[in-house]
Amino acid sequence: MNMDIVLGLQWGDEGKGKFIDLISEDYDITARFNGGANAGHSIERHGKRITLKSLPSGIFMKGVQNIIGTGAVLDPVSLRREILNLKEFDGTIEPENNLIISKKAHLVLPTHKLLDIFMEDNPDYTTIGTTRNGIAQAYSNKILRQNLRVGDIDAPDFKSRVDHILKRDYSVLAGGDTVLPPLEEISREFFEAIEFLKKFTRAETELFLNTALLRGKKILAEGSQAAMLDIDHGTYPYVTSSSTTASGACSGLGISPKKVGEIFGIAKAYCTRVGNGMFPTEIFDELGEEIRNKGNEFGSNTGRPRRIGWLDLPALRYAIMINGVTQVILTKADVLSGMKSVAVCTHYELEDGSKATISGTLPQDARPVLKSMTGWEGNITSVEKASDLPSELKEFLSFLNDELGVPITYLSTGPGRNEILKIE
Ligand code: 2SA
Ligand code: MG
Repeated sequence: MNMDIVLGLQWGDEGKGKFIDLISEDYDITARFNGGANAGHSIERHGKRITLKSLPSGIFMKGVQNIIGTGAVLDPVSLRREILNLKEFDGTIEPENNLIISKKAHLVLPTHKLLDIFMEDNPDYTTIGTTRNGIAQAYSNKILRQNLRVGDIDAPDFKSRVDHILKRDYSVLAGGDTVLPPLEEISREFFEAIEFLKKFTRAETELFLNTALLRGKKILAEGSQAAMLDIDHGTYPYVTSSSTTASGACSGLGISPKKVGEIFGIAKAYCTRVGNGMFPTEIFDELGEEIRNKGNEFGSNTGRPRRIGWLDLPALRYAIMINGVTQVILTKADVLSGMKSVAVCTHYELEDGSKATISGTLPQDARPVLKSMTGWEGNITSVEKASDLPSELKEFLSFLNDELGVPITYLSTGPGRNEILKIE
């Protein structure tokens, strides 16, 4: 059996959670392979939207095993809060029975979050516009080989190692302007969360996952953030610190690329971005404001307003290429409903007169060339069959199919759980 992968193709918030929720009942296992509490995967349960941060989306499903894999980073304080909130929301969830956390996943320590805030607010560093969850600090300490992992929490010297790191980091932070909570307070909160974490299964998830594949189980790898935020292939330095792409799913879970089946790439019918960084198709006028409000484009965890832009085909072609996407899922076309015309960036013109139809760097001098298309009217959310979609939207989809060379197989037509159409 294969592992299928779901990934964002833009800058996050493409609607991965909703698609994963739709297909996850076909899988035995859902697995997170990158990122941590910086993610916000919104899914609908009991008529309400709920946002998952570190937990895989299969957590609500009986019989689905959920994995937080080695390539992810785990903030015990945030995970504890997330699980307690979820239990309050839905008393039937049982992460004690259907969650396995990789012993090799790295821990986010309380000072990682404080250092993230310190660096973001300090003019001596590049401001990235992070989610302030200590993601870069945990990953950089991993690369420096100075960090602690989930498997370390049972070691007799765990407490003293953490205390040492917290003290050391506090002495660095003391020189800055960041408001520091008392060290004893963050330490107590952290160790309480560690005790909580001990209720959950911790294992070498590589063995679990590969054995499951051999036994014919189906795995869904659930990407956080998105291709253009990948540490290697994204718009560096305005990226996250993990591998967000299909190859990141393999390395983050310890699964061979030979075992990968479908690679579902999720893209919005327009673009959004939070945080700083290049965004050639950004819309600065009231139209951007209108799309932001209509599409409810605010960070699902941080509430930050998202920047809005037209669909960027050079960037999307690049994301499809590096991920080997086999199916594209287009979301939020309903947000553009009722506009007289919509635009798509087909290529960039560069200062030297050259033309770029595919690009992962989005150079500063890139002038987006927009193709304007007739918009579609009406409430597509109530459409039940793809054949009943407005003809202008069908044209938009067929234009994208031709331009991307990969089929669009689903179209999300509204925020609701069932508001998604299979495109034959
Ligand atoms: P970080 O915190 O170090 O990973 O930030 C680095 C960059 O990555 C971006 N980033 C995101 N962009 C969109 N959505 C994200 N997740 C949450 C969501 C964010 C939220 O789904 O809504 O609640 O605001 C996410 N996580 C990281 C970030 O904006 C920086 O550009
Ligand atoms: Mg999100």
